[in-house]
Amino acid sequence: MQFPSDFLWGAATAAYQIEGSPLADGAGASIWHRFSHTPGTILNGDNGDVACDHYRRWHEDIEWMRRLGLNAYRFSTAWGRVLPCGRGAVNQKGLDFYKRLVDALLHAGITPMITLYHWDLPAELQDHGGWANRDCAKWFADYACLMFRELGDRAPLWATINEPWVVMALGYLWGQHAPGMRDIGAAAKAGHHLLLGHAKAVQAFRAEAPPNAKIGIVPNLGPQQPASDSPQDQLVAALWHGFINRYFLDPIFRGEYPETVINFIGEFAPKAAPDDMQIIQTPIDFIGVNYYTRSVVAYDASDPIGSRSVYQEGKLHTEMGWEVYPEGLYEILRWVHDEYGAIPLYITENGAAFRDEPNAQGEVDDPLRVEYLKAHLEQAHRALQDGVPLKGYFYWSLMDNFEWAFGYSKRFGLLYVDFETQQRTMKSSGRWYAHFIAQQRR
Ligand code: IFM
Repeated sequence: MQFPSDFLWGAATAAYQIEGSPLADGAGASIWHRFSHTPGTILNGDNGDVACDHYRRWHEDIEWMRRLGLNAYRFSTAWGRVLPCGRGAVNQKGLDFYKRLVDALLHAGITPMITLYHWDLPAELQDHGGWANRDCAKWFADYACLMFRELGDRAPLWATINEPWVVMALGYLWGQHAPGMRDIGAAAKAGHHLLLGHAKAVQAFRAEAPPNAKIGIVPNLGPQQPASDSPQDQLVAALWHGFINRYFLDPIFRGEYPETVINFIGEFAPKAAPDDMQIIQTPIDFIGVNYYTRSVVAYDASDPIGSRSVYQEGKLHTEMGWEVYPEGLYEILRWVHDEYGAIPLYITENGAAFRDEPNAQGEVDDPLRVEYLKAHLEQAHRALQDGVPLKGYFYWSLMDNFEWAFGYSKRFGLLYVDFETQQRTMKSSGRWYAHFIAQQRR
């Protein structure tokens, strides 16, 4: 398996999941700070107050990246560290944190990929409706513009929104994530405003960033397969495919929402203002694909949305309950490429949570993750060989961290984190990845 010499080998994280110190140095609270401090929302009552203490240990964490041999690192900036109220006054100390981080990464030979929104909306903006308010698109674009001005000269790769589908569905429709809403109308509006905010940010990027810098969006994607070839199962699979895979990419590349989904949600379908769909089609430079698993779905009349997910007996599942299905990475990369054209792709997230524990010697052996990595890299390579313009791979995650509603119970990292002492230990998967990268870069 030989990847191109300029391929990016990275790992990914997100601000609220690793930084800790959410209110330090003048930062404003985010919706995740508020949500995780609301009793009953997070497993074991966990929250991101300390997380991996990366806000104070970032220097050490860059050393770990160096030991892994990474040449890229994807992280997100916390909007509320930079703009405590989400708009208006800038918090210089928050901005400086990210400037120092980017400079130190560059110094270590690690290319930063900055995600502007990985779910931690400033809480004050939620008091004005959050993403369900159309103004949020402008607030986001203003924040993005500030970041481009401040960091655009040194950060070559930018992503606007991480997993807009998760923001819309888990945040506004089903409520397991902040802001914890269960309102289909608000969800449809939020989805539309996320797209609008994304596009307005891309327009600001074209005005502010150097011409060689690149910007894209990062949807979560995965094959949605029918459990049988019955017409009903085929129908629900097509509906899920439209909802998960097409819902944000069709508007960007075709200027329209997938018809199947729009028909299904009927009166709640997003109402686009006259120029919206044109703005949303503002060209981007790459698509970041977050891939974890596939879904196999069957028609189920007893379910409120008429379908259920079918557990794949005999297959390996991660601690998240997700089937390990490496072929799905190839399938989804091919699908994106065939569907949306020759735009460069990055695998911006791919990883697995397993039950990792240090042994008596303090070592963490995680053979299942090694297999996971190997199998997914094989599929990435297969896609490259078949003509998919794949530019990089970012494992999720650099280190064990705060897995949202599951708190600290799910470990995805290449580095094991002891959350009592904050000691990091490289797992055998980390060593395997380091060795693999070293071979590639020889
Ligand atoms: O931890 C998350 C990340 O924040 C977004 N993508 C999926 C990961 C695993 O659930």
